[in-house]
Amino acid sequence: MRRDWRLKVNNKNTVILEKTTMAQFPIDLGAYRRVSLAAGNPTLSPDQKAALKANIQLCRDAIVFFTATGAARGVGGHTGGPYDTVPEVMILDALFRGSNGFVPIFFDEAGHRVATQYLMSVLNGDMPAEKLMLYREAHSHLPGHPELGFTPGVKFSSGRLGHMWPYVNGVAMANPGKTVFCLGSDGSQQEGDDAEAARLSVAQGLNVKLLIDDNDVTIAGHPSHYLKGCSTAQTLRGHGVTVFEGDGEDLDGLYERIIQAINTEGPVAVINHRKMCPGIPGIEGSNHGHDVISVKHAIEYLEARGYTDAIELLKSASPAKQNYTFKGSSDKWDANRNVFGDACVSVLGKMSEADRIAKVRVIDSDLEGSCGLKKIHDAHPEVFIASGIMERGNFSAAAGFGMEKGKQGIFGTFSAFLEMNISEITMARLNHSNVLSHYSHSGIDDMADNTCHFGLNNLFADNGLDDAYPTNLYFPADPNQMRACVESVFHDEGLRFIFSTRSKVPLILDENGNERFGGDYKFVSGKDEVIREGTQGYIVAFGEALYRALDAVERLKEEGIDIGLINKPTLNAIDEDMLAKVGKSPLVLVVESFNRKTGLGSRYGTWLLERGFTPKFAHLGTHQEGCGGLWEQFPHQGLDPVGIIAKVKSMR
Ligand SMILES: Cc1ncc(C[n+]2csc(CCOP(=O)(O)OP(=O)(O)O)c2C)c(N)n1
Repeated sequence: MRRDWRLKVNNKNTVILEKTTMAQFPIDLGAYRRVSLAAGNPTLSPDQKAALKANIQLCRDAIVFFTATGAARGVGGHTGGPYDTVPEVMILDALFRGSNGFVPIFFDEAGHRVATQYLMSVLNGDMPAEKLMLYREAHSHLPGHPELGFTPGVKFSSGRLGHMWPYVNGVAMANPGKTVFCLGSDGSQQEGDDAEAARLSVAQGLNVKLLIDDNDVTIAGHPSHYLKGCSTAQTLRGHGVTVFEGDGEDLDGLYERIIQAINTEGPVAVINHRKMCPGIPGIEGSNHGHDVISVKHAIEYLEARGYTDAIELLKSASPAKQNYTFKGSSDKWDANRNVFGDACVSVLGKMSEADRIAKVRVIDSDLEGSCGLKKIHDAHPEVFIASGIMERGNFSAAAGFGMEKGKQGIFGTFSAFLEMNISEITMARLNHSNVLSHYSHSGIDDMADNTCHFGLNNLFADNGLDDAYPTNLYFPADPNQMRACVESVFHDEGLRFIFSTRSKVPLILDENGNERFGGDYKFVSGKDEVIREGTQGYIVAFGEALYRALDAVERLKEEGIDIGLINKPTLNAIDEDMLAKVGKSPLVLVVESFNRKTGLGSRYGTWLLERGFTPKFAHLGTHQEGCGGLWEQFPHQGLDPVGIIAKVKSMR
């Protein structure tokens, strides 16, 4: 047993410090063998090979176990990627020990393989092994992607695919005479940035060695199915990169190729073919191996390996639950990211098949299951294109399809990656394109993936001039409003961006307990909506901040503080009547989970002042790095009802 302190959120949604006793890590990482290898020798001795094999097995067992605790605790995670690349990491660790001719960092393009970084941090003595059992938990400092300066022993930040190789090129320039490794994947290699990085590394003869796990698996399926004709090896050869291909599970061959790469001048890609999750029954070769392993599969695996204590720990773990009742909304919750897909299916169902084929194209970037596009894929495969992890090119393709009047391109991905699309959005606007975009995973809610996956800068999508072709940004507050919004704007012209969260949201209720956006509610683009009247001021909110603000408003009213609530589902349109109503009240507080620097609050104050309104004004938004975990992100940023109530009181 080990005594420790940890931060927890109690049922009043307040962060508290709690003393805990943690079970011992049930796999003996003390058995890890400190192997040292020299690049001068292309073959492994029998001893070296046996030690590496033992390390590979030990580390794969540990990864299966501690990532599965994420499944058991309901915070998700990724098992297959880090499990796959263990042989490469073991060889690198031994090479780093054997010479100082390397930059000794396991740079990884696929940040979801963060389990590798946490495990190596423990093996290097930077963290106790027990910490691994808090993988992705709120306040544990073990978020879903590596964050420099946040977790002991973690030496870089990663998480957006295709962003690391270009960066590592610069690391190589800054470290002349050293070899820099970058772990890659067939998924991250689909990003356009990697093509640019390849050209630069070849032109400059950079000493970058890529170790690419080519397991033919990404989230939505198999690249060999959805990107027919694409070969990672051929692509890199085309750029002039030296390529050594082989079986990633053949240890001698893998070692030989890595040594060959070190001893070859300039950029080299060592491409390692293997099935996803080799040796894990039930998920080997499947794209389900990309996500966190299920507790059931982990137990089967650990049983075969004789780890009874680990199994007991997995069985005793349970998901943390949010025990807070939000006033003013119903106990029915749904995921708006899926409702978007259902709502599109309903609109498409009213068109003839010939019309759909002529007028609509939906382009996915490997996230169809996460951002609701799969609903359209299943119902109308005739208009669906399953594409690769290529958000920039895919957005532009959707925009090109929607260039002609009457045609619509539909695009979807996470809001974090909207930051990658800004330039393409500008060109789509200048080409008068019609694109309906769904950026899910907005804000911070339920984001164990943490800061690199926060969708904070969504208002960047409205980056045109005042007289530009129409651009509208929508963030429906609940499933009823999402359906009504899609129904209303689907056939509109211009660029339309609809946002939703990873988390579910409850149905918003009116004062009488009826569904506020149910019945014959019609969504009107550009119109703000009164959710509660108030005589002492207003909170302005939208999306998943609305039900939290509603709870705060209800509780403030109970205390005799009569604050009203306005929903602003069209984020970038000024509703003059509502602005005047709000502006004439004594107090205005904008509450949102977008970036405090770039969100609605950063514009709303200007709009008020320009019209001569001077209420007391404040603005709550995301302002600091995340804390991992799920709903805990809200109290962490002071955006939960407790934070909102305190802010209103401080303004009076
Ligand atoms: C820029 C960007 N787009 C999309 C994602 C979401 N995403 C995370 S992992 C992944 C698939 C990755 O496939 P691969 O890198 O081959 O990893 P493996 O399935 O082998 O674990 C996707 C699409 C992301 N993290 N970054």
